[in-house]
Amino acid sequence: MAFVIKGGTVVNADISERADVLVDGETIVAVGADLEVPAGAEVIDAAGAYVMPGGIDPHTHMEFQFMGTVSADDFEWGTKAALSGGTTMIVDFCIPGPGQSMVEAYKDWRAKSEKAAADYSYHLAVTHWDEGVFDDMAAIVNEHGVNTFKHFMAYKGALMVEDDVLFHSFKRCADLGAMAMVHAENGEVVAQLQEDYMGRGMSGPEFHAYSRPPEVEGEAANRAIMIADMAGCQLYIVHVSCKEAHEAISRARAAGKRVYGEPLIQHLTLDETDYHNVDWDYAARRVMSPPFRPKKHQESLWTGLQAGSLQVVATDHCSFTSEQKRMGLDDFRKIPNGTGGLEDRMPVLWSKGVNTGILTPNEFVAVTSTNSARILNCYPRKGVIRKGADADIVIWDPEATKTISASSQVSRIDYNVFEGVELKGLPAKVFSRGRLAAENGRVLAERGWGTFVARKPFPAPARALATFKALTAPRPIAREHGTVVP
Ligand code: DUC
Ligand code: ZN
Ligand code: ZN
Ligand code: ZN
Repeated sequence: MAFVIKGGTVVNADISERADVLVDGETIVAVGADLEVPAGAEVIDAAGAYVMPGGIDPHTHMEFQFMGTVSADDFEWGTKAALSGGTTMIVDFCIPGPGQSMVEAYKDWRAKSEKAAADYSYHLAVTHWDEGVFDDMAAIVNEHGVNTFKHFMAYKGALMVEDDVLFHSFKRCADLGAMAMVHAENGEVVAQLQEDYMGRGMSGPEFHAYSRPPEVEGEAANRAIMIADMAGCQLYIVHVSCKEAHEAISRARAAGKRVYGEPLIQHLTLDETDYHNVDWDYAARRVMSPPFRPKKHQESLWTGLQAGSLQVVATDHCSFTSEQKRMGLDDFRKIPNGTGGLEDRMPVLWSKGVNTGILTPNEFVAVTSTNSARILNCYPRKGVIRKGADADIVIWDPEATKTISASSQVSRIDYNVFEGVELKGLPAKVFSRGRLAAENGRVLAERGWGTFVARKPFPAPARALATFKALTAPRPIAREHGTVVP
């Protein structure tokens, strides 16, 4: 079926223009002024609205087995929540369970994702190092369409990997044309601080935050950047929440390193005073890692989005019910870490970022969609309104208003960390590969409509660091002792 979106302003990351958009089947087939309406095509009026590429959330956890429970939104409800808020693609973390190989985990995730209502892709987690992982990484990149590998530098005794694993894996990423990602927190320091607090009877959710200060994130970010540089691989740092980590990324980029940083909508807009709430449930619902930070860090993150030293805004959507959070009533270490946000990411960023004049609509598109598509290598199939791209389109009404409330959300949990936030600017219509998937927040997309988005290895220039290293590699000096003369 064909349709034309008429009379709106098409907003891409690089330019805004008055243009119509012609969609045929699942694809955008023309973008231009006053397009002729083909016989039989429907006309959709977008007067006064912005026509933008569907959002991409580069960081989610659906139906994730974690901390003794399973996150509450599965691929169906997580992607439906996403669509209701203008996000048409998620990139989920595929994390092998204990004893499970990467390829087995990948197959598990493919099965779990069959119920997705919107498109999805994966990052694979490296949770240990051996020959099996070395081989699986090649299969994952070359046969399974995943070019990003995640490493947890925290969660000691569970997902955490040591520097030894980081360096092995980062070198392998460089060889395969893949990108390394890290959850940057010094897990050893966190584990000791947690024990110190618990040993003194300090078991409330506020101590979750105190045991993970910005310094643990800054240290790990710097360490990962240096290790990636020595391995000659690109690095993407997830959930950058503080000035220290942002500065590490800025410095690295200024020195020519390919390092990317992803703040979350939560860290941009919510702060650590939430953990001081006298209501235990209220505080525990906001427990995630890294924790919400003192307000001053937000300025650094917003500045990073403006300057381009931080490139994308994600959610780390990993939702748990109040009941699940209560697993940690007597010990903050047992509160499942994670918050939701998929349906709120774009509207909250628009209200707090565009309406305030911090970001232009083009920058909004860049950080919610285009930059993810480019950094993760699925551009221009995703992340842009142009001929040949998937028809993932949001018609954005800048005048529409709403107050966020758990009572009207799509996510399956019983609260919303953005409860009460007033929004101006909302998705009126959301198309997923040419189908109307949500309208004024109401989801029309069906379970199973989503497809897997394969992402190819990065082309050679993205491996420039490795090439540079090879050119300047140490050479043996020919002498009688202490060297091998070829
Ligand atoms: N942090 C969270 O809060 N949840 C999921 C994993 C993570 O790193
Ligand atoms: Zn080793
Ligand atoms: Zn993380
Ligand atoms: Zn995460």
